[in-house]
Amino acid sequence: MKPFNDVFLRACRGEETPYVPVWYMRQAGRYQPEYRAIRKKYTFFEMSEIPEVCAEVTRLPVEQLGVDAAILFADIMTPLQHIGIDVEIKSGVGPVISNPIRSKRDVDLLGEIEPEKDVHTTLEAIRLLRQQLSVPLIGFAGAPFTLASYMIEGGPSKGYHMTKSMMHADPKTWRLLMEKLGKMTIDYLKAQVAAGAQALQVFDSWVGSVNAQDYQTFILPIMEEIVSELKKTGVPLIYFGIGTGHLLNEWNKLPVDVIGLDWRTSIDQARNMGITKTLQGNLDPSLLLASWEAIEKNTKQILDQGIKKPGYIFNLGHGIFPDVQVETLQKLTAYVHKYTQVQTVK
Ligand code: 1CP
Repeated sequence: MKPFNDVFLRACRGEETPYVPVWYMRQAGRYQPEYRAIRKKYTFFEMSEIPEVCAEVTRLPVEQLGVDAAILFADIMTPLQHIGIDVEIKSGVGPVISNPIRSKRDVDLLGEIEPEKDVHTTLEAIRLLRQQLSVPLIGFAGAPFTLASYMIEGGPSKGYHMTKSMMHADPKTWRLLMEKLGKMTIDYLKAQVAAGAQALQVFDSWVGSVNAQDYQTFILPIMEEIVSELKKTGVPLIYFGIGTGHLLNEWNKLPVDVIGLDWRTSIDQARNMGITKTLQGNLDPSLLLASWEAIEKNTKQILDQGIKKPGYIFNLGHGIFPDVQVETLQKLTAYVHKYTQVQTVK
């Protein structure tokens, strides 16, 4: 096996690195012909329940693209099935829930997760991967607001209207829901670290839909609890969301190590706002469907900002689309490594 590559972990901790590490959100998935072939045989959750298949899909992008970290193949919905949510992943749609949460009674009925029993196949995949990988393995979970948005709306949403109206109309029920999801997230992620995850990313993809005041009132308390509990595990924590420029000052106060940016806020802008964490991001994933010249120009602009100081990880601003070519990602990974290696040589 190759020697262990810890460049990503060092960047998470804000240390100097010989080059800028790269990984891609949604690197294990639908743009890979190998993934599509496996997926034809199983439903999403059937795939997730076979540790060898999860491990194979997790390893594929590391082997094909040369990225500096692996992200576990699972979904943010994975633990919800075990607390009483009937969820299915529909191809081309995403998570669809047949028993959405609409009342206090629905929230009262939600159970707790027992990771070693309920998600033992996911934990087994982590254990397998730790024997197979020579790059760090990122474990992950959805954050309470983002999970609640699927649970309340019943599936993907554009405006999150029912979610935000429950937050304001029934703050007590909302708080209870946040507390239950917060506990589930802590238990699930602690179990991932115990099984071998070497970093954790908390996906709060849709939290940018609330304003800063509502974030402080309805979401920050549970995020503080989650992050301070997870901090005790000792592995680096990454917090990511889409369109969260207006929340970054709040995020900077949380004891996370890394903040993931989408393409709307540049690395320079975030640093000029006083964000002191390692930054991760943030090429607009749409560019992966444009010409190489456009990809290179935009990537170079991002890297020139990123390399101004230690504590930077290259990624996309959101997940890879299914129609992106594997070759484009191979070329991009090699470009980031080569360009930043030259630039950081003293
Ligand atoms: O490489 C990886 O990232 C693989 C593991 C992974 C991760 C980290 C998957 C597999 N899903 C996720 C996170 C996830 N899932 C998020 C947070 C990241 C983001 O914002 O994209 C979210 C919001 C989901 C919910 C979800 N699951 C969606 C999005 C729906 C929407 O609202 O737009 C979709 C399409 C899924 C299904 C899914 N999850 C993962 C894969 C490979 C797929 C496609 C499944 C298929 O084959 O049909």
